[in-house]
Amino acid sequence: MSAEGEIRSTCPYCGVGCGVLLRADGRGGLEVRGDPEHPANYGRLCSKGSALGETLGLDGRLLAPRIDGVEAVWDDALELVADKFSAAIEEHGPDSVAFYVSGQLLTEDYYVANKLMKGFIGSANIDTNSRLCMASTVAGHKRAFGTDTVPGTYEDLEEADLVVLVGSNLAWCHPVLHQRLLAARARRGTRIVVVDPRRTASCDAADLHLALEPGTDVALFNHLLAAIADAGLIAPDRAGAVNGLDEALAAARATDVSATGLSGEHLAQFCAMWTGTERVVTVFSQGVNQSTSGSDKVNAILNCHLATHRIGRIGMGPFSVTGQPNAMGGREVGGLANMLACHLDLENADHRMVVGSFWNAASAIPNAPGLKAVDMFKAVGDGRIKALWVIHTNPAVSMPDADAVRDAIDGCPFVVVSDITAETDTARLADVVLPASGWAEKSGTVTNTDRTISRQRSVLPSPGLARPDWQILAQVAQRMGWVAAFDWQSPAEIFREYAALSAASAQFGRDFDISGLQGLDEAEYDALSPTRWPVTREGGRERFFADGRYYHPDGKARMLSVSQRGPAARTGPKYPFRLNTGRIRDQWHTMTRTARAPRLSAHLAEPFLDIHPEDAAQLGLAPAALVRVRSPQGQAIFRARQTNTVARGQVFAPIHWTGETAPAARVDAVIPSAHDPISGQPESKAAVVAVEPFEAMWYGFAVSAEPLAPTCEYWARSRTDAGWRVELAGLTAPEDWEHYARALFGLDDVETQMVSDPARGATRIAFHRDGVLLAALFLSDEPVIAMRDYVASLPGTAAPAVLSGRRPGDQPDPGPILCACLSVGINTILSAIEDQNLMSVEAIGAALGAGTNCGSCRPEIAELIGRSTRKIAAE
Ligand SMILES: Nc1nc2c(c(=O)[nH]1)N[C@H]1C(S)=C(S)[C@@H](COP(=O)(O)OP(=O)(O)OC[C@H]3O[C@@H](n4cnc5c(=O)[nH]c(N)nc54)[C@H](O)[C@@H]3O)O[C@H]1N2
Ligand SMILES: Nc1nc2c(c(=O)[nH]1)N[C@H]1C(S)=C(S)[C@@H](COP(=O)(O)OP(=O)(O)OC[C@H]3O[C@@H](n4cnc5c(=O)[nH]c(N)nc54)[C@H](O)[C@@H]3O)O[C@H]1N2
Ligand code: SF4
Ligand SMILES: [Mo]
Repeated sequence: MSAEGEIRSTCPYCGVGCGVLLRADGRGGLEVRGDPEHPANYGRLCSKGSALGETLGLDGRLLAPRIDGVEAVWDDALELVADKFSAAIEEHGPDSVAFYVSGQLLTEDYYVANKLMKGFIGSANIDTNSRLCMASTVAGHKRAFGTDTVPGTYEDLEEADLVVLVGSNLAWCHPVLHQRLLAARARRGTRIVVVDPRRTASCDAADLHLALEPGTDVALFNHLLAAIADAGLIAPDRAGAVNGLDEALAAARATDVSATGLSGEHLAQFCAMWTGTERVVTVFSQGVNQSTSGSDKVNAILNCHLATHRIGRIGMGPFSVTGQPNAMGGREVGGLANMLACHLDLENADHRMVVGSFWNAASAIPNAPGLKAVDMFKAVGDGRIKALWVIHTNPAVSMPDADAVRDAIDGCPFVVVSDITAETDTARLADVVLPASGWAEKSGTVTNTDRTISRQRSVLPSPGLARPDWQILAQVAQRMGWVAAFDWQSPAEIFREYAALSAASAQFGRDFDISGLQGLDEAEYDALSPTRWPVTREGGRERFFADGRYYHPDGKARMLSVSQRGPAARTGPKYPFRLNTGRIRDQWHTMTRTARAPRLSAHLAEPFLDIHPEDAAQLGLAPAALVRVRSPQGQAIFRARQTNTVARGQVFAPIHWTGETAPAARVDAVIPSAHDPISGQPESKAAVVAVEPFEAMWYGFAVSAEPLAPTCEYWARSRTDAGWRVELAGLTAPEDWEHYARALFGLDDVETQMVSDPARGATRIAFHRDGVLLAALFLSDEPVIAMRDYVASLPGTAAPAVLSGRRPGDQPDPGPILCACLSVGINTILSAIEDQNLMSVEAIGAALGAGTNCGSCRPEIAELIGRSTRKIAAE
């Protein structure tokens, strides 16, 4: 139940789409708790969702439009955007302009952007960061089903007896769904298999981890398809029910499974589990999609489910878990360059005609796809695009070959960025920056991974001059001359129009139909409870495909003949390592929101490169060394973490750090723009790189009450409750460290304390004012040793002994925070294990609270317990 004053909304992060209950705290912030009635989470939230209230402060927020870096009024900014776009279209044609948008936009925003570009500007040059995310799944679904349907539901995960996670780190990336899976496993003994070259947190609960060679999923699933046939599991009616069975099976039999590098024993175990269990759900995500063979990987998985008719039935089916909160909504409104609204096809003249006449379109809807993300930024780079509008995404960080993308945006004649954050790597390159209303301020709908449409409701006023994205788009469209077509007063009105379009397109019998919602009035829209589509005038429908009906013209599904192709880039003497990339538990993408919450930065405060200890030894890496990673595209610097979670020859780095937080550690600077020929999705997880020690002359660790932006070759900063903490390293040392430190912190005229140990190249400097610590800098010619979490807590306190870098003997050091929800450190947990002999995750939870909220740190707690047991046993 929601209490008085609480408003229901939806979490703005991952595609699980958890319901939240929000209450304004009267100080501009929000109290947030999980909505016990939302069907995605039934009250649960992960660490990111729980910390939402801490990310809403206004410092760093974009509050007014800016033209060439100078604050402007809306009229001038909108007029300029409309003029520049109109002028480019007039002079160079509609294909000289482009929109690059986001799977985090609300459906209503997305609908407006798509209508403007495809129906009025008359170009299909609108693409989205979903190209980097879901495009291979969309392509695979369309090839197999004739439309982009996600047949699975969250309940299927709970009703399955075997769940296979392929290229999905569900424990960190869809934590609430993972918790639902683990709860089901506790009830019914669900078995879990993880297919991932890397050992992840998701493996901790798995019965089997298949650490296949990167990019060999097609070989694995083709091998499985052959095993399915050998086990006699292909129902006799299948040949009539699906097309392409014989060809797909022949291609599967021709595949050499040795490419996977998996042992015969593991392969046999996997095939036996799959063939021996009817209720199988195969969950897949970016390890599948982000590949030059991404679409084929998807179809190799779908083939196995189609061959066995384990699809759309309870507890069975392929299940693409979507990343962004509205990746699904974006696909539904046709936000990709090769799609039309309501799952209709751009290439189909009848589809174009119905949509065009419904919109009363000013231009003919283009009959061919527009530029997909990689090609779009190439066209920006070579001058074909004269005006670009980037909305709700940060491509200068997240696109492959990011330095080239950054330079392309910088060189484009006219760039507009709509964002909520004043300084992002992309916004910094724009001619016009437009302030958007943020999550808690705007209203609309999103569709989550299992097709459930949920309302996002506004609880806070928009700060400064910020406006909702749909409104900014509509106001530009109206200034371009299309007044009536973009004349909405509310998001509800846009939603009604969209639902009515789905009614008009229902004649084509596509899967996507929300015509039952076209009559919602403002109050009903406002009250809309989570609703799974389709919603026709006759009612809903829970499942697709169990009846054997698909969306190809003949009503049948297609199995595809797919063959194994490795990643585009090959390792060799110059680039001997395979670089894999992905997410960490507590940060979201380019960190513009999550990095504002100190507790979310406490888990992993610095960009890192995971490398196998034997590779590290061969490279001569000292503990905590910095490494330089080079590829043909560019380079980056990371802190090396030696771990056998990665295989020899493979390294892994997170995607989150940017020019704002660690400018040398933007991982996409080293990722090539090679992409899947069918989906256009880049191969973000399989670059080839060289790794070498970064020969720093000095290392530093700084804490400060105020933000600071150093200028040395490597730095990485994160927020703490007391201010900021920063890691630094440089290739040349300044002559005067005190002078350097003053400049770094911008401090003059303050009390200075300094100690030096020239023998070890160590210097420590602290600045106080009126007995309160403002900032401190620890320097060394080796990586700095200090109790970082403790020192980082000191700014703003008297901190008399800060220069020791150690907590005074009488106070225990909690160590790095493991449980972000309840701020419990590793050392606190370790002492509880050792001193109180608490040997289960539940016992730790009861004693310390750790792991009892979102549960995503439970695997790590279990690992700490496991290690202690081993230690005790070894003694
Ligand atoms: N904490 C957090 N959660 C998030 C996000 C976030 O930024 N932070 N982002 C959201 C978004 S937009 C997305 S798209 C999802 C992504 O969710 P996931 O896809 O689960 O996350 P990733 O970490 O990108 O990649 C998943 C795994 O693919 C593996 N992998 C790499 N190459 C291969 C391969 O060739 N084959 C196989 N089988 N696996 C491979 C990687 O080792 C990695 O563990 O997460 C969503 N949730
Ligand atoms: N190497 C590598 N690269 C990857 C990936 C990978 O796994 N490996 N993953 C890819 C994937 S799956 C994804 S989804 C992308 C994500 O990459 P991006 O989409 O580039 O990252 P975000 O940080 O989510 O960018 C969202 C931006 O929108 C702003 N914003 C927040 N709220 C609003 C709002 O309401 N309105 C507006 N207008 N702006 C707002 C934020 O401040 C931020 O600047 O990264 C991709 N890049
Ligand atoms: S799992 Fe976490 S990030 Fe994803 S929607 Fe739920 S609370 Fe938000
Ligand atoms: Mo994504």
